[in-house]
Amino acid sequence: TTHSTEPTATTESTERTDGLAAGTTHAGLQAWVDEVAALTTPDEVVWVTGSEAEWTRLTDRLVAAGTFTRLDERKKPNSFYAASSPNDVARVEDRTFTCSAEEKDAGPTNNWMDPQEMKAIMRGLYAGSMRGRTMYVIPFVMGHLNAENPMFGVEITDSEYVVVSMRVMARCGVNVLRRIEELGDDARYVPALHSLGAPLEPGESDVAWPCSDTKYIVQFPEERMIWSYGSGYGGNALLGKKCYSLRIASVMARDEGWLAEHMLILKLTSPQQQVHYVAAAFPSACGKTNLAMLAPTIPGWTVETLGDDIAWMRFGDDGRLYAVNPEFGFFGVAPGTNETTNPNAMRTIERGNSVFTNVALTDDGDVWWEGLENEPAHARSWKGEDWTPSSSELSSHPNSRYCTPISQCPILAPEYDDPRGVPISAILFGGRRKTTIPLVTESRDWTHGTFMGATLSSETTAAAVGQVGVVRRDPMAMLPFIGYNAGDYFNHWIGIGKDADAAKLPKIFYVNWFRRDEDGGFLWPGFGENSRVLKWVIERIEGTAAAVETPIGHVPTPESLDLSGLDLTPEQLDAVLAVDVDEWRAEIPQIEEWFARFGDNLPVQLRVELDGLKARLGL
Ligand code: GTP
Ligand code: SPV
Ligand code: MN
Repeated sequence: TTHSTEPTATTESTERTDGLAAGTTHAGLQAWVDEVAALTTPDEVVWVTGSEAEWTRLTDRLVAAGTFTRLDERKKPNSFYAASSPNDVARVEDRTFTCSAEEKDAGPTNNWMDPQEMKAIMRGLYAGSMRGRTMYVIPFVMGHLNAENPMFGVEITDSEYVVVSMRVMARCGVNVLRRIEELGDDARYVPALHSLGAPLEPGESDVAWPCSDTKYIVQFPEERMIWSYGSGYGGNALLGKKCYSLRIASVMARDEGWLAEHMLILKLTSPQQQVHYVAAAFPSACGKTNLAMLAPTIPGWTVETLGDDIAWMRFGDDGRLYAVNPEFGFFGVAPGTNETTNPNAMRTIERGNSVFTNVALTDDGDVWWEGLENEPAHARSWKGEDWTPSSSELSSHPNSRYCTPISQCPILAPEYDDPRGVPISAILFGGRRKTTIPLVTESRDWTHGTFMGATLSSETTAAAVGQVGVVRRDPMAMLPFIGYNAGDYFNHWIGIGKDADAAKLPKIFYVNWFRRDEDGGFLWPGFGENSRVLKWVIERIEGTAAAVETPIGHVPTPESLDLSGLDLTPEQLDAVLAVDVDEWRAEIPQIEEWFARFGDNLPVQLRVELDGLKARLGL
C-alpha cells in the first residue's frame, strides 16, 4: 500500500486502475449521487473503497486539518484524538424528525413534519452546502454481506471524520458496492445523505470541527431514506447506526415481522458448559456496553460479546428468536471505563485503530477521562483548555466516546460473524432509577414482559442534548429510536408473542443497577457483579432458582442470588430487592399519564396488565 501524505488525484486514480470504484454501474445509485452532487456542489466526489491506503489518506488529511491529533504509537497505535465544537456533543432529539406521509404514523413520541415541507427546507440548506469540500460516497452494509437479504446503505457525506468513523462502525467499501451492482435493481439500499452544513469559500481556512448551528436529523420511513444536516456527532452523522439500524429498520421490522432493537447481545456459558444468549435494552448511557463486555466475578461463568448497542431479531425455522448485531465497531461512552469496570473495553481500545472524541489529551500523547486510572497531572481538556486534577471543570465531556473495531474485543464470540445470528434465551429491560425498581424482576409471560418494556423508565443522560437526571418513560429503551407510532410498536411486540410458540420465546426480565441508598450511594456494586443477576436469570429459565411473587413480578429470594465473596449486608440486599408498595403506587399515575398519550392506539393487553398491577397494589 502507498502511504501518501496528501490527498492527491494521483493516489485516487491509482486505486481506480486497481479496480476500485470511480463511480458505479448501478444506474439508480449513480443517478442519486449525481443529483446530490449537483445540489451540494462539492469540489470533488470520492467513492469510499475501504482500503488501507484510503484510511491513511483520510486520517492524514484530518491531522492536517487539525480535526485529529495522532496519539503516541506506543500507547494507542493508529489512533486519533478529536474534540468537537461545544454545540455538537450528543444526539439532538428535538432536532430529530420522523417525516411520514401521515402525522399519526409518527405517533405521539416523535417530532413530525410533512415530508414535502421538510424536503423543501432541507433542499434549501443542502444547496451548495458541500462547497469547498469533498463529497464521499460510502457503500455499507448493516449486518453481514452474505446475509439472506443484505441490508445495504449508501451514505453520502462531506466529513472525513464521518468516513473514518463509518469505516470502524460498519462494513464499508468496494466489496459492498460490487454486491449492490451484482444485485442491480434487486439491491435494497437505504440512501443516507449527510452534510456538515459548513461550506468553505475559496481561500477560507477550515475549523477543526465544522458543523452548523442549524441541525436536522430526518427519517423518511416510507421511502426508507435519511437526510441529516448540521452535525458531525455519532448518532446524528454515522447514519448506519441509530438512523438506519433503529429508526428505519424498526419500520422494516414492523412490516416484515421482526424486531430492530436498542439491545446488546452477549453469550453466557455456565460452569456446566451450558450456553445461553441474552439480549438487553437499556437507554443510552445506561450500561449496555459494560454488560456486553462483562468480566464475571463468579467462578466458572464466562461472558463473550456479540454486540453492545443494536440487535436485529428474527424468528428462525425452529421457532426461536435469533439476534444479529448489524454493527462492526463499538461507539462507547468513555467516562467511567477503566480496568475494574470494563477491562475488556480497555483491551479493545489499546489495540489501536480507534478514534477518541471529546476526552482529554495527555501531555504524553495518550487519552484520559474521568474514572480512568493514572490521572495525569496535566492534560488538554475536550474544550482545548489546560486541565489539572484541581480544575473545577471536567476534563472530558460526559458523553465523550471511543470508536473502536469490534474485531479487537478479546472476548468477541465467534458467532458474532454468523449471518444467521444466535437464539436468544432472555431479554432484559433496564433503566437508571434511584428508587422503586428492584435489582431484577422476572415477568410472568411475554405480554407482561412487553408491559415492563412499554413502561420502562430511566433518568435522562448526557447521550442526548438536554437536561440530565430527569425520569422519563423510555419504552424498550427506544424512545428516541422508534421510527413510527409507538402505540403501533407496542402492538407489534404483542403480536410477536401471539405468533410464537410461548415455550420458545425469550423470557423477559427487568433490571436496575442504579438504585441508591439514603446517602446517594449505589446499593448494588454493578459491572462484573452483574454476573450474579445473569446467573439467577439463567437459573430461572432452567427452573432451579427460587423467587417470590410480588405485585410487579417474580423477584429473587435473598438466598437465591449467588452472593459468595460479595460484601453486601442483609439490609443492603433487602433494599436492593425491595418492592415497596407505596413507591409503586406513586408510579401508577405516571404510567397512566404515559399510556393516555396513545389513546385508543394503546394495545388493550397493556391496559389489562396495568389494571392487574393496580389491583395487586390494592388500587
Ligand atoms: P450508549 O452507548 O449511549 O447506548 O450507552 P450504554 O447503554 O452502552 O452505556 P455504557 O455501558 O457505556 O454505560 C454508561 C455509563 O453507565 C458509564 O459511565 C458506566 O460506567 C455506567 N455503568 C454501566 N454499568 C453500570 C453498573 O452496573 N453500575 C453503575 N453504577 N454504573 C454503570
Ligand atoms: C446512544 O446515544 O444510544 C449511542 C450513541 O449509542 S449514538 O451513536 O450517538 O446514538
Ligand atoms: Mn446506544
